[in-house]
Amino acid sequence: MAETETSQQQNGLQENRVFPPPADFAAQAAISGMDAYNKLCAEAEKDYEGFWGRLARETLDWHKPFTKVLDESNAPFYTWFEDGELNASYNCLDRNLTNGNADKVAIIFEADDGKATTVTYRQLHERVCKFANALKSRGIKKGDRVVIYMPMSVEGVTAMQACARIGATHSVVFGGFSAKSLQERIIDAGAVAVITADEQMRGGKALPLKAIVDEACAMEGCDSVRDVIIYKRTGGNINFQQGRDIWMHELVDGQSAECEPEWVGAEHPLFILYTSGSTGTPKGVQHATGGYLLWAAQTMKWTFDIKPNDVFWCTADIGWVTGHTYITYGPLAVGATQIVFEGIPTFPNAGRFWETIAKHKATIFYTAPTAIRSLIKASNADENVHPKKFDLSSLRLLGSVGEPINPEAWMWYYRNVGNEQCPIVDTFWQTETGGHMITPLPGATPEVPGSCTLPLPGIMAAIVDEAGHDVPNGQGGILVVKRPWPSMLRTIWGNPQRFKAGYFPEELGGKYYLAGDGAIRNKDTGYFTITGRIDDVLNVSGHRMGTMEIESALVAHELVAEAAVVGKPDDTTGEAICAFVVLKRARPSGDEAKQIAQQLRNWVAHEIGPIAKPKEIRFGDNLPKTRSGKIMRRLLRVLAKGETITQDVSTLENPAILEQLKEST
Ligand code: 6R9
Repeated sequence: MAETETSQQQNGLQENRVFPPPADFAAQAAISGMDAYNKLCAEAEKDYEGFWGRLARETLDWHKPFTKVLDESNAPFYTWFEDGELNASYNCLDRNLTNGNADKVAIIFEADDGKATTVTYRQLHERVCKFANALKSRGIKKGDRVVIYMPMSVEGVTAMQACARIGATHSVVFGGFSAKSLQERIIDAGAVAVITADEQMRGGKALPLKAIVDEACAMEGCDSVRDVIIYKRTGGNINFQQGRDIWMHELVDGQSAECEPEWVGAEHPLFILYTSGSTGTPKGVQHATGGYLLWAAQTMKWTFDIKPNDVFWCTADIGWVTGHTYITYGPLAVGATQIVFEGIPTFPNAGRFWETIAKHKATIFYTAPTAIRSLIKASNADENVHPKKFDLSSLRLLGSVGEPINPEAWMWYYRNVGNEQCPIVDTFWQTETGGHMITPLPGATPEVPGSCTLPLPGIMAAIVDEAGHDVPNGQGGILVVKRPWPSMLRTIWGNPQRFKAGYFPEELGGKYYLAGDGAIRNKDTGYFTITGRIDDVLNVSGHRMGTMEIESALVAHELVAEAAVVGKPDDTTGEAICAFVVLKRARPSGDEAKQIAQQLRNWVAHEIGPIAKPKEIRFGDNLPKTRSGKIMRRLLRVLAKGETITQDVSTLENPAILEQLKEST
């Protein structure tokens, strides 16, 4: 971990530019000024349950009020608002029919080809009700798991909301994942149905989805799937399996536009979302309905300062947690108008984001550093796609998520997209945390580029050493959260032991939530800077990838004997995947090495998905190992960066191998 962290730490520590909130922003903000922030923190400190109980009552509509806020008796299996009953879809849709929002635009759908359509809250409610009735007509019911493998679309959001409406637990699988990844998730979740589309459009190209579902379902173990429901996106050719496959429009046709929501207990699993860990297969992060929805809505108000006239745009995909919380649930729960974007940032050209902001007069824009960095490059190469060429004056707030934002990218975003008028919220959070954890408040926190600043009120984030003791500011350590919070994951689906051991390790006392990231607090301000993962998880373009997953995919190839995967800093993607591979045959060189490397890259894309393709593959006769046989990844990281090894290599069994692995293919 050390190397990337040091440079990022230094960035965070050396950074002394401070950007206080613009006065006019602060004047109208939900949390205005640091006193207001401190007051909320003090309220949480003083009466933790009272604080969360108040927010839950104010922010959500409960069918049956809760009488108890937090139950810690079975820690770390905490429960929140347990005897309360609610429905997430009711909170996102029905309440907007009676509060004056019925004819307000809920979603502006910006298609890949630039066509835009709008859906009001009334229309969305109707679509969700019809689809919910359609699901019921197929015998899908409360507690069933439904896998959603769909493109960015109103139908994707509708499918998620419809599941929530009938109490079915959805598990969205990102449309870039392979058949094998989809199969693993279907099996682990025990899904009774898969909702998909014929194809998805990306950058003018039609890519298959249904064909991948077919491939996944034909593999072993997917017998639980009774229905495959298909949204017709492109009209492209698909195979149709009678009895199992059904078109979404046919299923919805004739259904009633009313559907009484299924009232569920606050702890009812709203969704499972698979994410990468340091070991083994992806884990199904399970979220509860009440606590999760509370934080989705609350952070829309606090972090994004959402107002009735805002046009909110989160560029994430619904296949990731950011798309769950800040597309499907948060914006709708607060009655906002949002843009749902099907396309990619570089089609038809790299001005697409800026053009779309101007076209729909977006006021809040939330994206990932990797997108910003690639658009910096593109606008350096072609001034026509530079943000300054577009009218971005509607913007009032910018956000960043998914990975550390380097101060240079932050400054560019601030100057060129925000015109030095918009605060930037650098939001640190995770699939497991459900919503924002450490982030500036745009009307309160003076911002420092590269720092996610301070925890939200009620979030007891801290930095500790390996024994769980607090470390002083200025000294790096392990990021933990000392108290449970409502939107935290409840367990790993089907694997409570992994949840307990992985997130509440005994070494830290068994009570602290272990985020898996390193962090450091500034000596003077106490501001947090995230220094990167402390486990074997890589962050490539804001996507979490386990090194073990990629290694397993590589060794599953017939040519590969052994593989070790490490991250390497990358100007655009943050980290890039670098694989060290030992083949079962002699070490290849020259063109042959290039050709095998390409073969292995395609193999990984086929096994996991294109996002897991190693950028670089190096071949060796062996890997650097200790005498006890442990691969020394630390050394591989140095080699991947092209640096000279200065560490002690005396414990290495085979030091000569290092020379060989220096060369890239
Ligand atoms: C929301 C999301 C979580 C991991 C997390 C950390 C990294 C996310 C960050 C950030 C620095 C930020 N991360 N936001 N690092 N600054 N503002 O991205 O969830 O896909 O689960 O990834 O991403 O390493 O642990 P997820």
